[in-house]
Amino acid sequence: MALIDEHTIYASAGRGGDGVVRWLREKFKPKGGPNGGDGGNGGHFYIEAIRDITALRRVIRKDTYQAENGFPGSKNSMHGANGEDFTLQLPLGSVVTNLETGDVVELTRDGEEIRLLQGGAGGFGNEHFKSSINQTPMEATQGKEGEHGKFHIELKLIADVGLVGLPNAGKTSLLNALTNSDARVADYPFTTLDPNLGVYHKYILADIPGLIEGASEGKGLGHKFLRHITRTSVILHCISLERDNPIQDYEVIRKELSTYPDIIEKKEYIILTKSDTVTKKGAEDIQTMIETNLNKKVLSVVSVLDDDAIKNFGDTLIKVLREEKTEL
Ligand SMILES: Nc1nc2c(ncn2[C@@H]2O[C@H](COP(=O)(O)OP(=O)(O)OP(=O)(O)O)[C@@H](O)[C@H]2O)c(=O)[nH]1
Ligand SMILES: [Mg+2]
Repeated sequence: MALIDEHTIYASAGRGGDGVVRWLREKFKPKGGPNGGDGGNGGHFYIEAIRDITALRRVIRKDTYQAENGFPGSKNSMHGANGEDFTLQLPLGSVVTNLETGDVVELTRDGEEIRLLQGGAGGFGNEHFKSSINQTPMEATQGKEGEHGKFHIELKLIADVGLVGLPNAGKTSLLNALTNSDARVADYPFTTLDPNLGVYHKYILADIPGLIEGASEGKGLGHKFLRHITRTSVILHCISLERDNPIQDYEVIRKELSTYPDIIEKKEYIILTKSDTVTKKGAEDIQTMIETNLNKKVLSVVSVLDDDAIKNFGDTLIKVLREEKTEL
């Protein structure tokens, strides 16, 4: 099922309950003192981060969400009840933008709760206005409107590593070999339609769909899913050793990455995949050619059919990530 990673909602906090005009009824008196109670406050509107990347699937069922209104005051100085708060659960990594003000809030920690909108205050009942010079106030005020607005919710997965490359480069196979992921792999392009996540030691790896030339203009699957690697600390650029022109493959992907904010500056490591499809000498030659032409080191040469190579790759990756974290 497709990963839902954006949605727009209209959200409102509760309106405050109205204050009321009421009078104490006493025997033999036409009108006693004022005893109209205050209204309750409107409920606040919260968002909460949960560890479920599919949570937006539930959220898109509705476009409007609101916290409960406060209840009006009543006689005998009774305060109206406060409206219930409302909490919208969103996947960890959600970025919520107020489309009217441009304000942005991000849910970056599991369980984090943020008050997005404040409920309106309850109005005052006439008892509130009683004073030495006014024993019979006729006044009560209405509850205040709750804050409200239109919000765009966008999910940006929080991962440590992003796997990028052309379709069929072996990205998902690598993710599966290294982590608990069991994502679909096949010998045709665009097998991966939505990002896959896996955990290697304590690091989260994100495998995203293949990119092709022109992806930024909508070719292939487009490039919108690149949002999911905007927060990773490193990018693993997978290039298949089966391919005729690995340098060109590299450049095509870099060009597409450069059209997405924040990604091109990330630390990138080249991984040569499918080493079993060439001779050892063949792999070394390609590695040297890439390193001289691009002036970049290849981090690993791997094949998912070679357990030792995968183990080495995993160890190297951990080393890189540890260094990366201490640099931060
Ligand atoms: N011989 C060999 N085949 C591999 C290796 N890694 C992946 N493959 C095969 O290459 C094909 C593509 O693998 P995927 O992991 O689906 O590639 P991908 O980069 O995720 O492709 P998209 O999701 O389409 O972008 C599959 O048929 C895999 O079985 C490898 O190390 N050696
Ligand atoms: Mg894939």
